[in-house]
Amino acid sequence: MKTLFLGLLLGAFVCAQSPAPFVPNYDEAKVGTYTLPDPLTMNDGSKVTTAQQWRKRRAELLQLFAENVYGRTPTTKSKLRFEEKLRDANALNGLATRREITVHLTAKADGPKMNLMLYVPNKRTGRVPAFLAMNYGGNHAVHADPKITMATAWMRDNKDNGIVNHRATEKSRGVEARRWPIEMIVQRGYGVATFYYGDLFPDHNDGRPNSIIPHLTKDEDWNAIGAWAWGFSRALDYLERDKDIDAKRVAVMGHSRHGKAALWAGAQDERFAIVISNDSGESGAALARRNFGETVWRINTSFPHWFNAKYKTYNDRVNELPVDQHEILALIAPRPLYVASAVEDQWADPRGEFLSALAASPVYKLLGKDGLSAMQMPGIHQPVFSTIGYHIRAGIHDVTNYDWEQFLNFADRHLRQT
Ligand code: GTR
Repeated sequence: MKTLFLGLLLGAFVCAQSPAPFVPNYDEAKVGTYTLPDPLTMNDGSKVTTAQQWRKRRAELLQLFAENVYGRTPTTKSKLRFEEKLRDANALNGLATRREITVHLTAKADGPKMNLMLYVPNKRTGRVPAFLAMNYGGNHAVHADPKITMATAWMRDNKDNGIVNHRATEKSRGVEARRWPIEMIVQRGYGVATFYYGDLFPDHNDGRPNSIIPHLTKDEDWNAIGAWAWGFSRALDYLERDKDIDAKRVAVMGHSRHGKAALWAGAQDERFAIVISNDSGESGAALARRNFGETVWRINTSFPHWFNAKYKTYNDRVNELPVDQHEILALIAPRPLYVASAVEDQWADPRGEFLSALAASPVYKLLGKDGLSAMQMPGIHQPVFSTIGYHIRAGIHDVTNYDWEQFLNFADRHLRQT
């Protein structure tokens, strides 16, 4: 009895010192029961049955996501200024012209800026469609080309990848190239635009003062995912001005945390022609109400700077969220949307991503599109190319050539010039 008492006492002490480690659920039988909110029911309970009514519901959903998950995007229209810094007409052994453009994000000369890198295929007859994606390690990380200007912004230390004292060194050139088959994309006739996400918000808990946020709003509610999503739209502002790019055919693509930002960007900004989520998982494409892999509690605890304060109040009552992630997918409708999962990326809940895409379909159907045509989760490497596309591939949390091939096939099908 005494030992039991002592044991309990010790247990309580240990608990008070360090919270119990998070044990993710990977058992389909323990996912729990849930009822998804209906994207086609207005806040007042009335049903959405026409495309006109959907416009109103769309506005409601955007507001619900802003208030409960991602934070409110400032409405201040900042005056952007674009400055072409570098042009290499012979990039990729002559396949492409590579340019570097400084995007000044406010009117101030010494204000915040993002560095956009753009590849345009040299073999082209007119304006080209393009993929827009953020990078994790600076523009110089996506290709080993020594002419690419090295990023100078804060980065998470990583000796193996050449990041020392939070700055990139020469060793970091091309470290991300594996995830960026730029030659293949260019050869398929697409441009590629990219920027370092840390230009908008350095990805750490105390990143806010050095982010773009204080330059745009005093609202405490806006956070990193929102800032990254905003960056996507500013890059598109530039692409709209570029004579080589057809800005009406730009696909925004994001992997993992960037996938969450790409979805929020695509939901808000209807200029994006296609939205692609790669392994975006929790608070991205995956349903929040499914207890599988990462949870709302876990993401808010590990990354308190990603979402807004209200989202944290749902940590332990996820069923009370007024939205779920199928509704962020529905906000892309009727535009083509692609959701990609990887079978070993159980943390991101591939089934939850598939079910979410399926649950967005009724909105696509209301708007005269087919939504996701597969009713059952397809097998590995069996991509589905309906207006909502989906695949699950073998392997881990990553972006592979297989993923890009499907994105290109999907874009070919949905962006083909008429
Ligand atoms: C993980 C996080 C995921 C995903 C991932 C990434 O640590 O739990 O939600 O965003 O990082 O961005 O690579």
